[in-house]
This record gives sequence, C-alpha cells and structure tokens, in this order.
Amino acid sequence: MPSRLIIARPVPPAVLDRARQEFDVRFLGDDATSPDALLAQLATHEAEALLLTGAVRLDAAMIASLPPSLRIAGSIGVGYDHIDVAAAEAHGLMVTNTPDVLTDCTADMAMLLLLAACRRGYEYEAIMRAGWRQKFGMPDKLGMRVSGQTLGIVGMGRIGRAMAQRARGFGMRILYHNRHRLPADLEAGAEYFPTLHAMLPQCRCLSLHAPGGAASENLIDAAALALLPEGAVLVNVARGTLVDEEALLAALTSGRLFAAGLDVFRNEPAFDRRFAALPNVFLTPHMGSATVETRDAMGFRALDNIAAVCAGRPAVDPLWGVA
Ligand code: 8YV
Repeated sequence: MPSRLIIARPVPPAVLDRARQEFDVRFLGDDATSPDALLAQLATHEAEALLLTGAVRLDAAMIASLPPSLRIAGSIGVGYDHIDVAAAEAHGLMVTNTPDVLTDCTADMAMLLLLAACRRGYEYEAIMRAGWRQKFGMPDKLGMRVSGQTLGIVGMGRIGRAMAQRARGFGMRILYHNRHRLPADLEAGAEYFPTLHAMLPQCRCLSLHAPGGAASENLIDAAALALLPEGAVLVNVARGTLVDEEALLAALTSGRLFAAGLDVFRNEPAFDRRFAALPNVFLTPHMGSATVETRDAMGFRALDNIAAVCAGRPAVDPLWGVA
C-alpha cells in the first residue's frame, strides 16, 4: 500500500508525476492554503506525509492540531523559518528541508543582483524599454565597478560559500562573518570576522546569506548600514527579516548606499512598494532557486525525505535529532 501524501502547494509537473507514482497523493494545489482547510485535508486523507513549501506555516498551534497519522512534513526549500522545529520534535513529527540542490542557483541569483545593482541594471533596462534615442556622455549614468571590490558575506554556509566562489571569479576580496570560523579549505582565502560590525566598514559590497529567524532579525539595521563605507551596495537573497527595511529605504534614498539588489522582503508578496519607486534598487520576487532544474531537484529531494521516513528509514535531511 503506498503511503498517503498531501501536497499542499503547486509543484513542478515532474515532481507531481513522481509523487503520484510512489504515493497515494491528494494534491491541493492552490485550493487549501488556510490552516483549517489543510488540517481537514490531512485528517480526511489520513495522511502520513505532507509536502509543503515556505508558504505553509507550521507553527506550534498548527503542529499541535495535526492528525496522529502524520509522520513527516517535507518542506521544499533550505530555509525553515516557517517551521517551529522544537514544537515538531516535541510532537514527534519529522520535519525536513532540501539543502545542497539549490545552492548554485541561489548564489547565481545573488551574483546577478550584485552585478545589476552595481551596474544600474534597472535604470539601463528602463531606458531601453522607453526607446533610447540619446547617447550618454562619458560622465553620465555611471555604475560602480564590481571587479576587484571587497565583498562581505554574512552567513558562510553553502550558499554564502558558493557566492564567494563566484565573487573570486570577479577578482573580489572576500570577507565573511559567521557564527563559527570555517576550516581553511572551506574558507578558501576568505577573511573571517567574529563580529559583523567589525567587518562592515571594509565592505563596499555586502551579501546576506544567513538563515531567517529570531537570531538574525534586523541584523542589518540603521547602525549596521551606517558602518558600511559611503556608496556601498547591499544584496539580499536570504530572508527579508534580516533587514530593517525602514533603515534600508532611508540609506538608499539619501544616497548613503549606492544601490541594493533584493530578492526577499519582510512581507511577501505584499512587499514595501517604496522600494519599487527607487531607481537604485534591482528587485526580483523571491526567485533565487527558481530554475527548472533546481525546482525539480528540490521537489525530488523532499520526496526522498518523505519516502525514507514512510519506509521506516532515517530522513535524508532531518531538522531535528541530529548532533
Ligand atoms: C524557496 C527559499 O523558493 O529555499 C529557500 O529557503 O527561500 C526558496 O528557495 C522557498 O522556500 C519555497 O518553498
């Protein structure tokens, strides 16, 4: 008998196909996003597994209300700030994420944002689409050089390191702040700063790769932004909660920051539209992992986790129960 699985959100066709081959699937698509509707579906399907995305919040109240049949919630995505992992552990519910498979594409997006922000990507695009008819003079509309610049990386996990690897290709000097210093082979020449504030004055470019959650809330606030050199550029592909958006808007408006490249926001999708009114911001709608290859791989990785737990094996990417 195949295990019973609820798929709470739309997934790529290849992921849905595989899920249907291996499990007794009830696919909710766009229909049942309210917590009560999802709970009802889980109960009536007597689901053993739930496939979810960051759009589905598993807080302590939700976890306490889950039907006893449920053994695993496999989340598609590496970040898990939408899941109360301690509550899941107390409840005996395995929760998993999908690391590794999205590392490269998310770092590619960070590099895209860095390049576009430094080189006025939004403004140049807008000029062309408005029907460019007048050449610019030598001193007009100049960007900021990327090659050879100093890049600070906040959070030197898999994605932060992949960003460093790309930036090295641009001849950048790499600094990083992380809870722990990395071994030399993972540092790959990057310079470690135990405190964020000690690193910031040297970072003409700053890229955020730390997880969301209480520990990183407003890490980049007015005080942190004030420590960056004049004309710095900020990139965020991690979580909007890392940044005090009022302070960022002020720094971008005053020109203290040269530009920002933002893929994530405090409120998604209802992001603060004042960002969209600024010419020195390059914006994308939380699409760091959004390629055909990576979204398939993320879905498959979540199914690998679900298949393992349903078969009584350990999860591939458990979020609790590991040392
Ligand atoms: C996903 C992400 O698009 O992996 C993450 O943490 O933010 C994105 O890659 C999102 O989580 C979808 O569930």
